[in-house]
Amino acid sequence: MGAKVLILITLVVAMLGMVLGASHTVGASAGSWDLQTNYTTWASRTRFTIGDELQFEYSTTVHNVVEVRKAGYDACNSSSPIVMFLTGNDIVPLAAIGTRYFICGVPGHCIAGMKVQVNVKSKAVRTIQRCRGTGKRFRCRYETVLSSATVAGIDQSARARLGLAIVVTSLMLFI
Ligand SMILES: *[C@@H]1O[C@H](CO)[C@@H](O)[C@H](O)[C@H]1NC(C)=O
Ligand SMILES: *[C@@H]1O[C@H](CO)[C@@H](O)[C@H](O)[C@H]1NC(C)=O
Ligand SMILES: [Cu+2]
Repeated sequence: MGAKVLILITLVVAMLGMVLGASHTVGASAGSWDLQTNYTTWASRTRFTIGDELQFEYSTTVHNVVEVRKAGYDACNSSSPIVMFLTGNDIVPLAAIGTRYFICGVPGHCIAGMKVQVNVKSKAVRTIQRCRGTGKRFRCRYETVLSSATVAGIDQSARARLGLAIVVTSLMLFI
């Protein structure tokens, strides 16, 4: 009984983590949004998935954040921004699959390396456990969600299944 409850609690926590998403402080842990950090290296060490968010932390007297398109990113040209962030503690939700481009709009900073591109992926390659039955007689089934998903619709269906799995697991905890 104890082991079963423990397994279920672990599952619920894992599933909640998948649904809620992660927050990534840009440049952390060694740096932040500054002129020293190598953001190519930083981004390559992080996996960005739908539902995550970026957090830009910096001094507003020195920097800002401009979201641009690829051309603006490549040329370090912020004259056609998608969005400008200026608070020094900017939260940017990553709500869709695709590549997002951010540069510092202060002259010279992007050229000096203050630019980051983030490739947002689907949650994918996860195994979901679904159980049926009551008490000691219940059966569990494992379901693996597609990995090479490039369509937002797949993530939606994965979420729907997750929601169902959470409901089932919660019910079992109360039995
Ligand atoms: C930046 O891009 C705009 C078009 O979006 C262009 O008119 C301008 O000349 C560019 N600036 C530089 C310095 O290349
Ligand atoms: C970041 O690091 C990579 C690999 O270490 C290197 O190839 C790249 O030139 C660096 N980028 C900058 C802007 O220094
Ligand atoms: Cu800057």
